[in-house]
Amino acid sequence: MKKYDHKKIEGKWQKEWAKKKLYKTEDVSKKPKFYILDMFPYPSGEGLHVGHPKGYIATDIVSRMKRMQGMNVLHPMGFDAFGLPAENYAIKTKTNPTIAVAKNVARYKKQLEIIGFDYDWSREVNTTDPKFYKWTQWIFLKLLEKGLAYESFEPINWCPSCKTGLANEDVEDGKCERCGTPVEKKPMRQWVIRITDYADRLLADLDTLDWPASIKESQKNWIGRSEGAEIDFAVEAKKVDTKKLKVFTTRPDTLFGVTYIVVAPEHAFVTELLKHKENLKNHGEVVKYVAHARVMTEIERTDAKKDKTGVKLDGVTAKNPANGEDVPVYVADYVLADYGTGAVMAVPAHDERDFAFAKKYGLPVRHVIEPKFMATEGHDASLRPELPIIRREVVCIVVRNPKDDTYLCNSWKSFDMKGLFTGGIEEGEDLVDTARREILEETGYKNLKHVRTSPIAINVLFYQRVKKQNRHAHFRFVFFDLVNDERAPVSEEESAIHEIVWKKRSELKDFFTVYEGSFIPNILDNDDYVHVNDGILAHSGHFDRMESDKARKAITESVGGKWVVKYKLKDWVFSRQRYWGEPFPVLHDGSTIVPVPEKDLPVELPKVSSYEPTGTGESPLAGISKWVDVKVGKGKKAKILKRETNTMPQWAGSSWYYLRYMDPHNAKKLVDSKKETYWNQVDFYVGGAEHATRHLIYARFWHKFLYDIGVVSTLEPFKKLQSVGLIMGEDGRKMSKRFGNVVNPDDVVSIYGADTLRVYEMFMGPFDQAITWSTQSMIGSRRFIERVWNLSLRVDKKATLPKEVDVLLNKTVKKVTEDMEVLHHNTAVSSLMILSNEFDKLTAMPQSAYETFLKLLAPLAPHITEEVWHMLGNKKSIHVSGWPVADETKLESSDATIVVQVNGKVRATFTVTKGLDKAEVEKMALALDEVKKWVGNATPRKIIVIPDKLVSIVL
Ligand code: ANZ
Repeated sequence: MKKYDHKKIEGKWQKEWAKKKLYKTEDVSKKPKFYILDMFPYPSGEGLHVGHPKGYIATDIVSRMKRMQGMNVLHPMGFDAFGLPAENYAIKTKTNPTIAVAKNVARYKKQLEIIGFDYDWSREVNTTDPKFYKWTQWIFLKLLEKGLAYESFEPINWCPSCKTGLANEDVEDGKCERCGTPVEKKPMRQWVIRITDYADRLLADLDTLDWPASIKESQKNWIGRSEGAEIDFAVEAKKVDTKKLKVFTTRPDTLFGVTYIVVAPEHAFVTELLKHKENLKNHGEVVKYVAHARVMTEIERTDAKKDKTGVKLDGVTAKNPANGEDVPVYVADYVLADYGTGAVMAVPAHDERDFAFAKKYGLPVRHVIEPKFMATEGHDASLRPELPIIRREVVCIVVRNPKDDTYLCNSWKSFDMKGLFTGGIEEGEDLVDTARREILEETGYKNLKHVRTSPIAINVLFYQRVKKQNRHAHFRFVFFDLVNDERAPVSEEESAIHEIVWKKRSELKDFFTVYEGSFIPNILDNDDYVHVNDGILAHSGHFDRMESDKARKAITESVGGKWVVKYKLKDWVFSRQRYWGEPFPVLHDGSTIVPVPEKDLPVELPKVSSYEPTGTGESPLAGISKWVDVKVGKGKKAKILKRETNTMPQWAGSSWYYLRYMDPHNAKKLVDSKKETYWNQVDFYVGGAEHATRHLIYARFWHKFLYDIGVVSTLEPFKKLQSVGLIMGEDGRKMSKRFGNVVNPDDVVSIYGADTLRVYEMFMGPFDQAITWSTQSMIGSRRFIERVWNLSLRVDKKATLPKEVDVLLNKTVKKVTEDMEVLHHNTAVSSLMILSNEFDKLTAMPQSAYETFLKLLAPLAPHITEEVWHMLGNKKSIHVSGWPVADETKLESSDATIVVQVNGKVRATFTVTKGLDKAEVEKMALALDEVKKWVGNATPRKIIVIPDKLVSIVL
């Protein structure tokens, strides 16, 4: 028999498959369809390393299995070749990007081809191909037509190193995602796409997707939906036109607790104030602060742990529309200019950031939302719905013994209830006097020093079992220090109810069984407690006693505010001041935008000799007047219009490329509707998790837009998504040229073969986890492949498969089918390894069993399986043969292996039919020669039989 030589096999079959067009995808077919897709790569100059194909191998396996299962599979590949990486490479190597990209694409394709993927290359797309980007431009025209693309002059993110404007999605921790340079804000003309119009749908439809929860969560946070109110505060300052400041708040129920207003340093009001020195007593200080804030990144500014800074706008006051009170106005960098309205009403009692700021600048804190607790168990049982709720004012009394820092607590004698001493307050009664009286009556302690009365109150709702009443206790807290131990006698009646216990500070938390007690540790030393949750209103005029959720709308309405929805998501900054991108299909006629007619698409990117970014905010295209100037009209009416010279971002082509694979050569339409209807959504999409809030949001948005204009029939592009975990270098670091730890797949394929590479990459570990490359472990996969090859020697037409192995074979069919479906390729490989070990133990096996095994392995190792399949006499390709189906009746063995122990030592095993009765099993065990040898003539003292498992003989 021939020796396994991957070099002879792999190239041969790759050519044969291509010649036969084995993987050609039919346009429309009666077969059920399956569309499986990888995020297409941008062809960098460095070529692929072994990490790149990990995802491609995984989808190739599913694609091959589905084809064998009789489906029409679309598993295409293409190139995302516009954009910064390609352009930067071109600049570095001084090659025109057109040439550099063509070269890199050719290199990538070669590298992919030798791994043996089942791509139908006739469907390849390349975003830089004018035939492709004609449709990218067409989509832009449609967006423009629908009012979803607009020009803006707002400051945007600018990367001084890449010399281009960036979208928010391109900025990570305040740095350019591509090069790591801190991003600046720069006002410039740009094209923006109104993705925010789709924010609600992008959020809601996440529920329909079979995507990893973490990716859905990051999209949710990125979209960042908040409902709240916009409320106007009238402002007064000397020389300004601005008469009011609009704030955005999610908590209008706290309006009466506002003690100051904060505006972002970039707020237009600040700019206006600074125009005239006399507006502000501290003009210079404000100018300095604003300049400082501008250079800080958003992350630095919103870091919750960062010390809050700000400056009072000295000379400005704002009027609270709820109570007419004048409050000071501050400028502080913890308020962001581009969220909400860029102005905040500060409520230090109920917002942590405002509290920190108020503490630092000595601003008042006003509590207007009281916590509310509903009893659900214990003595404080749930409210009885049939009874009215009776409200009582109650004082909760905290007495500390300063000598040993212990606290006076109350343990009720007849119930399991532990708390503090409390007392009801009647109308007109003084809180502190009542508290003293209660302590005297219930405990006898006479000498108390009043320390403070907390401004914080809470509400506890419970069912009072003794009085059979629903209670709403409104607790206020009074703090005393014990002066001395002197006590008056306590009435018998009181002593019968209460037991006095002194508890250490550290014991309090676990001691109390009542809400007012559990609350105490929050305010034991001071009143710096910020209640951020909902509750019951207080100190809020006629809204007192209303619940937060009701009060939000009621207060908003009462001050003429507006209920609004805000998103963190910003409109998509869509223009780049770079050469290597799709030209915008628009002309400028002065300030009028003239769309290029559809029939003139594509607007081709001109060939240029200088494509380096200018850094001026203009794209290199602006210098090519031959291209920029476009003559329209004839004769006297003729005039020169100017082309838009910005280009589109790299995200443009990737936002819709998956549709073009369905119909890649259509010159008339982006995609034929029949084909689109047939292929429907991408069934399974695989790629990097880093695209969670970029490509995956943009593509969903464009897809929804294309749905709205009738181009596609589905609401979402990617039904199921799976993220691929990185392959790390052997040194545990990210594979990169920089670290010198890159493994080139070409070398691996040449030395070990593509099949070994494929099996190894899948066997390394769970697909979505990052795993370190190890050439040593890869050799194990190579051995497995060799074993598979050698197994073919055991095929014998006359052989039958032992029952046990037949069961294992069927189990493996089931397991591999299920595993491959969900990319658990690592466990699929290990089941196949186990099965191959069992085959290896046989001296002969039937061809059919071996063929079933080969079919299961074919998606993982397509070359060797095809070779052996043909060696066995098959004429057609294994990859279009039928996928095995497990015989359900054979999934369980009917045999059981019984272990025989003599005096605790295993001496023999034998096989029985499952369920054989105990006496029969015992008889069989004693009849075995190996057992007789140990038992001899002795009569066993005891024989234990565990059915289907064990016979234990004790002599
Ligand atoms: C008053 C208030 C009282 C607030 C309270 C919260 C709690 P989300 O949920 O993230 O949307 N805010 C509004 N605009 C802001 C800006 N440009 N920069 C920084 N903070 C801003 O947050 C909305 C809340 O964040 C708003 O509600 C506002 O503070 C603050 F007890 O208003 B709130």
